[in-house]
Amino acid sequence: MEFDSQWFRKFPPDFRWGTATAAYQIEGAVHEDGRGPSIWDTFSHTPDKTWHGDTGDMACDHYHRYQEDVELMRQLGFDHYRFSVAWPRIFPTGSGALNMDGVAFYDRLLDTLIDAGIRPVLTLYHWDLPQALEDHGGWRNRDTAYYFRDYAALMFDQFGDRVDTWITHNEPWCTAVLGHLLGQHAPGIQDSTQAGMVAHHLLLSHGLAVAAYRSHAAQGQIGITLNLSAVYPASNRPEDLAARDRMDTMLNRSFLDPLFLGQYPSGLNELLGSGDDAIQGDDLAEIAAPLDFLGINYYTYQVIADDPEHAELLGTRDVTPRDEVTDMGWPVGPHGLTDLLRRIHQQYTRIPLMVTENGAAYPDRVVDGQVRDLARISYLERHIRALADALNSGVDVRGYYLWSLLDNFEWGFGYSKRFGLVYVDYEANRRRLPKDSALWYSDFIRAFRQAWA
Ligand code: IFM
Repeated sequence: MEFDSQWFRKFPPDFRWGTATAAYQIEGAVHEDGRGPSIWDTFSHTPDKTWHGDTGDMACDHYHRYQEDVELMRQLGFDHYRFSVAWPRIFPTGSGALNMDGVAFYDRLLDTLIDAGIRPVLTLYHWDLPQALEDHGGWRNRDTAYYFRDYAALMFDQFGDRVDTWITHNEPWCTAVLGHLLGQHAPGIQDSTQAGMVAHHLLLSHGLAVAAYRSHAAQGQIGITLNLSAVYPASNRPEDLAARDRMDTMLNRSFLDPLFLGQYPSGLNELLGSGDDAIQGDDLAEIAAPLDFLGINYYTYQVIADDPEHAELLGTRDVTPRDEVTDMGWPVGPHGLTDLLRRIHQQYTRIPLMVTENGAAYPDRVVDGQVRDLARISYLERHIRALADALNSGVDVRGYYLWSLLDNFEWGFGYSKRFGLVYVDYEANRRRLPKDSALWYSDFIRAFRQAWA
């Protein structure tokens, strides 16, 4: 372990070091105990939507193996865990009849986590919308925002005694843009106007859930998780600077501005399609309601040049150096994490920040009973150092949740991409095997705790 105790003291003693997962990516058991279908069941069962037609039908079988997974976390000393609840397990058709067997699963999971000394963070929506709501227009329909609020309120009632950190949405940008503009994610729509509307309804649903949380007189904290990127211009030419701004508006400001400035950025309409028709009454104030923290998912950065020939890419070209990329083809740029955190702190908000996802996919293989994923360890170590740089310059970051605890269903890429600290052998009954990176992170957390003991 290369980190000395002085270095550890850049982080506060109660800094949360954890891991993260999401329901559809790990649970499986899609037909069990009254769970209703979600848009990802439909999408993944549609030909040619995912790699090799992979689905989340079984995923990591976490629904049946959650005790083993929690025990693994306990043994490794991963004492903070971010997971999501599958809305269609709670309300199989999105609203109306409550499925107590679904509630019971998360009751068992939470009790097991707490008995193991692991502090949970609960994400309410990580992309698995009940299909019945999609059949009525999904996130294009304003009603869905109110159904989400009702589902959220029920979760606060049921689990508020054990969960003190809540995330309304995971990466709403992906739902709007990948799901409704590019069609790469469920529900697979390609329509820019609808994407704009969806973005607005997602944000509204977030604001409504936050209001419901406050009215529950809850003791904990609530926030949202955004996927954000550090975007740099290829040069100081005005054209490149403007291209960089267009990309930044699309990737970052589209959600940061409404949440923290109470308005959509100018120019967004041309990029995402107009959500203006969807805006009603006090929506923008509701969306910008004060939060307790902001969750940030950071994986990569971008260097952007002007390129008028690529209208579909906002007239830009991605010229990011590609000398080091992960198995997703994403350039590795830890400095982007430092810059991004500083920027949020300087330009948007002084509320605490949490890195709710960071990690990397690599083509891991088991050799002699071991996964020697040195590239992942290097990626993690450099990003944690970049995080320390942000803290050092005064940014208030409270936690780091590594994506992901387990190899899992990577959406359109199916099981072809492995993000886990723990290898899942899909050929051998989903057997779990901690990779070297899991042991590294385990040592890191133990050494951190000792340094502060
Ligand atoms: O697997 C996803 C996760 O569901 C959301 N954030 C990015 C991860 C890696 O692509």
